[in-house]
Amino acid sequence: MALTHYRTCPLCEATCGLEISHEDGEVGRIRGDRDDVFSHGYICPKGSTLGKLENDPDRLRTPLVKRNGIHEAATWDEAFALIEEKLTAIVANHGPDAIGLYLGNPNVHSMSGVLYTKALVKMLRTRNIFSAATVDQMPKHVSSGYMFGHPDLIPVPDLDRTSYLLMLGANPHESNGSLATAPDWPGRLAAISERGGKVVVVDPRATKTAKMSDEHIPIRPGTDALFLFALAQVIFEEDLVDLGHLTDVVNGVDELALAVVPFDPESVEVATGVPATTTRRIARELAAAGSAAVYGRIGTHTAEFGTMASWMVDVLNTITGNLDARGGAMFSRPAHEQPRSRRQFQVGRWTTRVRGLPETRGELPVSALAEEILEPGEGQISALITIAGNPILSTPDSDRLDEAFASLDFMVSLDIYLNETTRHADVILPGTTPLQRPHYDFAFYGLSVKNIANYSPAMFEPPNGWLDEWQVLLRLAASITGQGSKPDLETLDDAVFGTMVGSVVANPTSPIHGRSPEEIFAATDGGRGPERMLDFLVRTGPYGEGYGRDPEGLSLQRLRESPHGIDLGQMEPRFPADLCTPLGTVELAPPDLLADVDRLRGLLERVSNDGFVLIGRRDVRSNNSWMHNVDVLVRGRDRCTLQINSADATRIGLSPGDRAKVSSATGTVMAPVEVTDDIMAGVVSLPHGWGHDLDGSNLSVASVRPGVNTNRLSTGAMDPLSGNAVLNGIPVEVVPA
Ligand SMILES: Nc1nc2c(c(=O)[nH]1)N[C@H]1C(S)=C(S)[C@@H](COP(=O)(O)OP(=O)(O)OC[C@H]3O[C@@H](n4cnc5c(=O)[nH]c(N)nc54)[C@H](O)[C@@H]3O)O[C@H]1N2
Ligand SMILES: Nc1nc2c(c(=O)[nH]1)N[C@H]1C(S)=C(S)[C@@H](COP(=O)(O)OP(=O)(O)OC[C@H]3O[C@@H](n4cnc5c(=O)[nH]c(N)nc54)[C@H](O)[C@@H]3O)O[C@H]1N2
Ligand code: SF4
Ligand SMILES: [Mo]
Repeated sequence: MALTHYRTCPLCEATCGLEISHEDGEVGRIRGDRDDVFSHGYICPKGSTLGKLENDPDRLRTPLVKRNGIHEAATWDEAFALIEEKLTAIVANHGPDAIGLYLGNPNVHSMSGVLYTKALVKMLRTRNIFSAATVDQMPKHVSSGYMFGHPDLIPVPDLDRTSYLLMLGANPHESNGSLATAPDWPGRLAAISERGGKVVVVDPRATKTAKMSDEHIPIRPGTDALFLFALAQVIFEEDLVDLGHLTDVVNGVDELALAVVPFDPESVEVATGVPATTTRRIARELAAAGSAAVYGRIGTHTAEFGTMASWMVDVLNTITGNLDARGGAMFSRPAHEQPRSRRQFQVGRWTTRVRGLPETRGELPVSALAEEILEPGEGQISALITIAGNPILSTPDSDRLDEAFASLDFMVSLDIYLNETTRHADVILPGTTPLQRPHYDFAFYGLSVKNIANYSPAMFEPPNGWLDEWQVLLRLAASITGQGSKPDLETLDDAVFGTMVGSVVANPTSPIHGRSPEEIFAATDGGRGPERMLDFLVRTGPYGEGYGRDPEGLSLQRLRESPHGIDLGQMEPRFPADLCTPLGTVELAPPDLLADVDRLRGLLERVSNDGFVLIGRRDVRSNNSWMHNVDVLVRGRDRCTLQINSADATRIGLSPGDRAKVSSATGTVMAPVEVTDDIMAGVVSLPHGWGHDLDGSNLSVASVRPGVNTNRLSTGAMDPLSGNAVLNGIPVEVVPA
C-alpha cells in the first residue's frame, strides 16, 4: 500500500517540508509539502533526491576496517574492539589531547549530531576539538558573544517584514540561505521589492541573487569590513544615529563613533572598489528606511577581517534602530530554547599547541589541524576522529592535511561514504540516512525568520542490528574512555539524559526549577535517544507544557500530531530582557574588537589591484562536498569551472572551454574556464567541495566528474579574532594550462 510521509528536509538550512510517497520500503515521489506551515510547498532540486541517497549503492552499509591498506567489511563488535584497543592505548600513553576530533557540517542537520556530539566531546576531555564552524560562521559567534553576551545570540533579518535588506556575501538563490532559516528565500526577497521595499546585494559577482535584486554593488573581495565601517562613519558624521527601543541599553556609542572616523567613504573607495557616492547614498537609505536589516554571510565571514565585518553588520543594525525591532535584525525564539545566563564572553581559554591560536566557543581553528598532527612534540595529535565531515576537501591547504591524515597512528570516521577523508580512517562506522532517523531542527529553528517547530519521525527503521548515530557516538565515547567497547547503551543514555534533567531543574529560571529530577525523568516521552531529549527540551522551553504547568503547551506528542509543523508566530523583540552581557547591555564597542581596528586600517594601504584573487561560490545542485555522488545532481554541464571576467580572459589568452592553471602559495589546480562578465575584473571563482579523484575513495558517480579541489589553493590564512579560515580573496596566479 502506498503511504505518505511528511518530513523536514535536513539537507540545508531552509528546513523545507517534504511529502514523500513510499511503498514496501521503496521511496517514491518526493515533492514539496504544500501544507507545511513554513515552506508551503517550496522545494529545491536537492530535496527530491533523498531517495537516491537512500539507495546509493556506494553508501556504507557496514563498518569498514582497514587491513593492509584495504577497507574490508567488519562487524560492529570488531570495529569497536579495535577502536578500544588502539585509542585507550593512545590516551594512556599521551593523554586525552592526543585525540583530535573534527565535527562536520551534517552534524548540525541531525538530532544526534547536535545532542550527542556534545556528550562525546565532554567524555573525551580533549582540547583538540575542530569543526566546520571555523571555515564558516565563527566570526559571527565571536561578534555576537562580545556584543550580546552569547555566541549563539545571532540576529536574523526579518525577511517577511523588512522594507530594506542590505545583503553582503550571500547568494541565497543558490544556497537557500544561511544563518537565516527561511524556505523560499527567492520568493521572500522578491516580496520585499514587490511591497515597495529594496534589496541591495554586495558581491564581487553578479549572482542570480544580485540580478534579481534592486541594486547590485560589486566589491573587491575581502574588503567588506571597510565598506561597512564607511557606512557607519557616514551615519555618525551625518548625525543619523537612532538606537530605537534600545537607547537606554546600548553601551560604547562614543567609542565606536571615534573608531570609524578614519574610514570615510572616500578613504575606502580604492580598496573596496565601491564609489564613495554609492556608499554615502546606501548609508542614508539605510538610516531613512522605515525598517531595514543588514545581513552578511559566507563572503564576509570567510575573510581576513571576518569578525570586523560581522561586528559592523550588527553595529549598523543597532545604530539605525533596527536591532531587535520588527522588520530589522531580530532574534528567533525556538521551542527548545533554554534560559541563558549573563556572563563575560571569552575567547582563548586555551590555545593551539604549535602557534598558540586561541580557542573560540570551545574549539580550535581547523586551519591549524594539519600542523597539530604533523609537528612532533608534547601534545601532538596522533589519532583523529571525524564525524560527518570531509575536511580533506572542505578545509584549507588540503594537500598538507592529506599528508597529515596519512601520518596518523589511528583514525576513526563516522560517515555515510568512503570518500576523500574517510579513506584515511582505520575504522569507518556507517551513519544512518536522513530517512532512517527522526528530525527536528535544533540548530536552525534558533536562526529562523519565523518561530517554527516541526518534528518528523523516522521514515524507515535502520536495518536490523544497525546502530543509530546517537548510539554510535555513545559507544565510541565508552570505547575510548575505559567503559568497554560493548557498553550498556541504555544506561549510558540514561546518564546523559539524567545530567540534562539535573541541570535544568537546578536552573532558577527554568519552569521546572526545583521539581524532582526522578519524577521529570519518568514523565518524559520519546523512549531513549534524541526524541526523549526533544520532548524534555520542548516541554521546558518557552512554549512548553512545563510538565503539567500549561496543558495547552508544546510537547513531543503535540509535535507528533502536527506533521506539517506548528507556526509559533513572528519574531518578537527580546532585548533587553534576553541580553547576556554582564551588564545586560548591547556592547557596541567591545575592547577586544576595537583592538583589531588598527589592523583593518592597514588594509587601506595594502590593497593592490595587481594579479588575481580567488573567491568561491555555490550552485543550487551542490551541498558542500558530499552530494556529488547523486547522478541527477551532477548531470549536465560542468559546474566546477573557473569563472573569469572576459577582459581578463582576453588579456591572458584564455577562451571559453580552455583549461587554466591556477596557483596560490600552497598549491596548483587545472580547471576549465568559464568566461563571463558576471564577475569583477581581477577576481576569479571556483566552487568548493570538488576533487573526487583521490585513490582509495569509493564514489562511483562523483569520480566520473571529479572537478578540482579549490582548497588546495586556500593557504591556511585566518581571521585572528575568530580563527576562521580565509577562503575568499586568496591571491592566485592564473595562466593558460
Ligand atoms: N573554499 C571553500 N571551502 C569551504 C567553503 C567555502 O565556501 N569555500 N564552505 C565551508 C563551509 S560553510 C562548510 S559548512 C564546510 C563543510 O565542511 P565539512 O562539514 O567538513 O564537509 P562536508 O563537505 O559537508 O562533508 C560532510 C561529510 O559528512 C558525510 N555525511 C553526510 N551526511 C551524513 C550523515 O547523515 N551522517 C554521517 N555520519 N555523515 C554524513 C559526508 O559523506 C561527508 O563526508 O565546508 C567549508 N569549505
Ligand atoms: N546549494 C548549496 N546550498 C548550500 C550549500 C552548498 O554547498 N550548496 N552549503 C550550505 C552551507 S554549509 C552554507 S554555510 C551556506 C552558505 O550560504 P551563502 O552564504 O549564501 O553562500 P554562497 O552561495 O557561497 O554565497 C556567498 C557569496 O559571497 C560572494 N563573495 C565571495 N567573496 C566575497 C567578498 O569578499 N565579499 C562579498 N560581499 N561577497 C563575497 C560570492 O561571490 C558568493 O556569491 O550555504 C548552504 N547551502
Ligand atoms: S532548499 Fe534546502 S531544505 Fe529546502 S529542499 Fe532544498 S536542500 Fe532541502
Ligand atoms: Mo557552512
